[in-house]
Amino acid sequence: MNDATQKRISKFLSLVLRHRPEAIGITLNESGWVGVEDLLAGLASVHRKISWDQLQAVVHGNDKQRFEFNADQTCIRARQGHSVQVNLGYESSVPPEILYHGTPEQYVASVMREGLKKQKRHHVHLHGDAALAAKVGQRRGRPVLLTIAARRMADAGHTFYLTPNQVWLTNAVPVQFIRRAQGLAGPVSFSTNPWGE
Ligand code: HQG
Repeated sequence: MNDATQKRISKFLSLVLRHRPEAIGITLNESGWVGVEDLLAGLASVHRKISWDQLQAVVHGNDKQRFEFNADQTCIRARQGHSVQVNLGYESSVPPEILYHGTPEQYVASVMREGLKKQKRHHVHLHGDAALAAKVGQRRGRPVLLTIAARRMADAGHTFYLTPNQVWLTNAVPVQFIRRAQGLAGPVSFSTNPWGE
């Protein structure tokens, strides 16, 4: 399977395992899991048949490790990013001093006014890696990197969860914990396109 095929399958799996399971006639349980057999049958029913081996390849070869199997590999789920109601059951974790969030330039004024909101998803997504956060912001426009005083937030009572693929989740980030990062987000540094996309 080439990279383009893998990406196409990954995007469709994200759609059905995070947002629209009904599109292929499957139901997620309360923790976001669905039987692998049900998933494969659902995919086949909408003419997107894939094999068990292809599913394995997409899950294990996924650039952001978005999906996981349960221990006996009979069930699968997305690790984060849902808009459907699920309880992923992650334990809360103490975040590092600083986390990052990348947002497109056109949202910055609103973010600096209202703080970071989870919008359609269950959580605000934050990253420990600045380059990765900037790449997230780059999906919808010119990215601006925001630094989040995560440890101070935790000290102030905000809860954080760390997914197995290293995405930090929290409910909202109030304005006082957000700073626009210096140096990484201006046009000069972006002309060299350090994130290569
Ligand atoms: C923005 C992808 C205006 C926020 C990525 C973001 C990530 C505000 C957008 C994961 C705002 C929501 C999540 C406010 C937040 N005013 N805009 N007050 N508060 N926003 O897609 O973080 O590839 O729900 O900055 O890699 O972009 O799908 O969140 O731009 O890890 O696995 O509202 O999705 O992962 O967009 O992306 P999203 P996100 P996958």
